[in-house]
Amino acid sequence: MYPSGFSKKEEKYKMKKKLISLLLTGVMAASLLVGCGSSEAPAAAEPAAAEVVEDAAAAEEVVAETAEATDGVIKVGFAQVGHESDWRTASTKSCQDVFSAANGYDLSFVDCDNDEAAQKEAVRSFIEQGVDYIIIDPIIATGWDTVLTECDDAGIPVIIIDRTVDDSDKYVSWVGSNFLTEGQAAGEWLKAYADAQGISEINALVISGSTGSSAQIGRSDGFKEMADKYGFNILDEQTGDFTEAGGQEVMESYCKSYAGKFNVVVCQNDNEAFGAMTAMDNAGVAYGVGTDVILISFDACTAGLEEVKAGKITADFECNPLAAPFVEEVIKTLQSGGTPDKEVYMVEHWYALPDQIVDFSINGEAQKMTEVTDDVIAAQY
Ligand code: GZL
Repeated sequence: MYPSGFSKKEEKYKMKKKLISLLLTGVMAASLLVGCGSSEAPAAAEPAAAEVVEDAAAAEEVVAETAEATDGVIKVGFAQVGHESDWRTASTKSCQDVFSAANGYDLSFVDCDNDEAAQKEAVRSFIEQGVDYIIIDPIIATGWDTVLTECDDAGIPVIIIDRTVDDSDKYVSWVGSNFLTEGQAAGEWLKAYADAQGISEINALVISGSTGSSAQIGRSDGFKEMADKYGFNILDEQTGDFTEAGGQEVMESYCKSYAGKFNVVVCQNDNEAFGAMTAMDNAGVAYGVGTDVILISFDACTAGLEEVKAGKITADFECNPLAAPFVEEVIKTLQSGGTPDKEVYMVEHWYALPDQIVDFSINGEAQKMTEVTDDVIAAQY
């Protein structure tokens, strides 16, 4: 926020207005000079007057554009990761529902199809369009400072949603989840559940999310921290890229390489879990409640909770995709000249059936699990 208390964007807008009034004054002065002098305007005046007129016209255009751009409609550019999962679909819908024309927004939405270069290109296109705000869900956590500097230079506030940017702080706010906590929760629950079930040895296979995304980094690090703390064996970790096809492909390989050697499968989102389930079904591997293989998942989307209710997914660790209302609060704060929080965390729940609900803590903080019922499923995203 600038000393004047206005955001950089408001400062730039005010500067534009000042420039235009100066130019228009210059135009009037030049035309008076030309009109009052000899019939022959001094040679020096004409080009100056012409330049000033031209500048004034350009300046008027800027004002018209800016005025148009601020006639109450707020232009928002959103560079979304892609369409790889149920979670992503819910995240996109949340943003499209909130930043709708009916709510006074003009949303430019780009599905970047998990392509980092395309995502940077989308952000630069928003700068070209002169949007009022840019929302980014960063496909991976690094490589952002250059383009965020360009947004900053253009005076366009950036809000990061969901995944994090780890190599730049040139954004106003981040709204999302604590992925490390999610990974820790899965590990602490697994330890408590294994103890309750009399399982003394954990041999886990991990199907991780898109490599380099903060969601993958946090969940991997959090679960690894617990594996080190409790002596779990992580037999392998390969990326399923948060997709069902990726989960199935990795699990097919695991069923061959680790047949009979694993008793836990950790999928870093529900769509990977659906793929892993297909692979284990095809390989004749029993998994879920009442079997020798515990299946852990993340996201807790509606379809994921249905598999928990069916006893296929043993426990599901939520990552809440419905961040858009909180992003809108950030924008409203900026619109009113306020300073929003730099970080806004979503509320998440840990889901299981009654027999799989156990008491556990994360860093000494007791955790409450949520029973999956038909009502819980009906209310999910
Ligand atoms: C996490 C989000 C992840 C989800 C996946 O916040 O970025 O990406 O866990 C999605 O389902 O693909």
